[in-house]
Amino acid sequence: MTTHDTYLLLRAFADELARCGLRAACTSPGSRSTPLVLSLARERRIRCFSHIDERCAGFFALGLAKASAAPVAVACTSGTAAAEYAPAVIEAHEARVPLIVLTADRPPELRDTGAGQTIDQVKLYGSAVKWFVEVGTHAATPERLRWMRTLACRAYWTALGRRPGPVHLNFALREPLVLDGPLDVAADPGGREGERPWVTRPPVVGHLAPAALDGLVAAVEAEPRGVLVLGRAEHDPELPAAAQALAHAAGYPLLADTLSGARRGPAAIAHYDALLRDPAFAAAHAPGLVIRVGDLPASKPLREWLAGAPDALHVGIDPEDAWQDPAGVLATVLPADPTPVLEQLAARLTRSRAGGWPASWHDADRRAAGAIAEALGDELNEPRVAAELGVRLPPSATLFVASSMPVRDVETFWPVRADAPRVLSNRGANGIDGTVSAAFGAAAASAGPVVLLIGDVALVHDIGGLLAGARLGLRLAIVLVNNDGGGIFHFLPVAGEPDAFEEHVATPHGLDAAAAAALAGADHELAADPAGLRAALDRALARPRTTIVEVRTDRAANVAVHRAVWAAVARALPA
Ligand SMILES: Cc1ncc(C[n+]2csc(CCOP(=O)(O)OP(=O)(O)O)c2C)c(N)n1
Ligand SMILES: [Mg+2]
Repeated sequence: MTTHDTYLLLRAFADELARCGLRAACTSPGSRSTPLVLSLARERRIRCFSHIDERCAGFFALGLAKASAAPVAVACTSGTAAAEYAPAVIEAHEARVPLIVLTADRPPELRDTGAGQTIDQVKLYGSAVKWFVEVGTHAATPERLRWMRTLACRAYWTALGRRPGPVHLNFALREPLVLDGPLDVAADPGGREGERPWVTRPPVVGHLAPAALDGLVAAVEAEPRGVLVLGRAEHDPELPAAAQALAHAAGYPLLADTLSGARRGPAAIAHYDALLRDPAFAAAHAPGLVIRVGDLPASKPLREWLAGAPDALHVGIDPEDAWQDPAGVLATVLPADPTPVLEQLAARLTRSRAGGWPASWHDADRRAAGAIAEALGDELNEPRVAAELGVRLPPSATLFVASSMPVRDVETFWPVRADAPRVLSNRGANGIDGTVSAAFGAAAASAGPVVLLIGDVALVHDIGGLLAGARLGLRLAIVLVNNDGGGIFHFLPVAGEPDAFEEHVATPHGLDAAAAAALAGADHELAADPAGLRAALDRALARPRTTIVEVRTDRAANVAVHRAVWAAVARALPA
């Protein structure tokens, strides 16, 4: 096995990834990874994004894969470089995002011998990857080239398969790591005719067995008190219309998390989070049938309300085999594509059912919207920031929303909107890490502008992501809610532990956001009121470079605002 063999095999590997459809990869610098990185960079169909920090690279790839709904490869050198991918790999596993992780390693004779930059990389990510392969070292015989092509296809299709997620291939690479002459490409018989991948694999279309559909139709016809709950699901532009059609035909309110893209149309209830906080409303609206699509929404009141109705019939439509059911209430899990199931179900319901049940939800939602607007007043508080984005963002925009209060405020305060922009978030493991990098990854794959709504601690956590995005010439409009610490913790009992709360839980840091922006060549603006935020956002969207629009808020006041909103909503509901 020579360096020439290595390059020939890796060229075939990259060729097959491209034939399968791979269009993006992230590379990071190193010596051991040279053959791997050069082979990807020389494959013209794959756009390579160069990253210094592998942790940023992993999250960038994650955001790119989410926004493009396609696998993305990441390639790095040996040692802790590979370990830096771990958080993104874990998030990709939990959120079911296809990543192809390619790590360079020493050959077997240099492992566990004190050779430099060598750690045990075998199964480094444990159960967070769907498939691990120790690729080994090989001569570029026709058999091995064929195997390499199959390996690339299998990596790609496995990452994308039914429950998408990351795969890890560990490449033993022996010195010398660069060629001493031109690559004899004629030594490779090449791939299949017509740019076809060596192995093709059409997507599995999960149709529902007729008996299961009959059962569902009967259940819906028998139960007027049903709800349709949508969380983030596999990207499908037809899903919102299908959800709307079913909700309308069944007379069921549509409780759609903004991440589902389905909070639109007359059946959608925007403020279910605030409504279900009211015990009287939640009890009076206990469901008899719950049809759930995709992930569970973040809303805690919604989750508790569902968990509190174990005697209702809960049916999950779960195309990715995620089994999201912490309360153990699901009675049926349908491993089918949701859109055709909802469409067929809607078509089978003979008469449209209106009446008291949906009317009472819609009346409550209207009352909640009025009460929220009144309680928020004209101040630029945290809920108002989320609400403004919900109204103001152009339909072509993508909102990447950080964990902690931003994702919750978007869920609680976004209106129903026919042309709702796309919303993405790292909700697999709910981490605050890697958010800036992931948003830049989404920007690399988006035709429209990408807006990042993020808290200060999350920004500090991935401050390097600002530099990574700038280095790639990408731009974001960042709306930074700066309450100098973790505002979310003020809602928890730990806020009552004064000896350690500020320093060890809230963790104020005094970040100078203008200086952080300057470090990354970005612009900075302060917004002090709703009009100021709208104007700053418009300017940020029009600029060719990243802008941080900073909104300064107070953590304690934020709790009071949220409680005032919830109380106002409760008061506005009929007794
Ligand atoms: C990687 C990681 N570390 C720690 C946490 C726990 N955590 C959840 S929210 C939060 C604070 C976030 O603060 P900030 O981004 O400022 O948002 P805010 O709570 O102020 O809205 C922390 C540390 C986490 N989710 N992920
Ligand atoms: Mg904060």
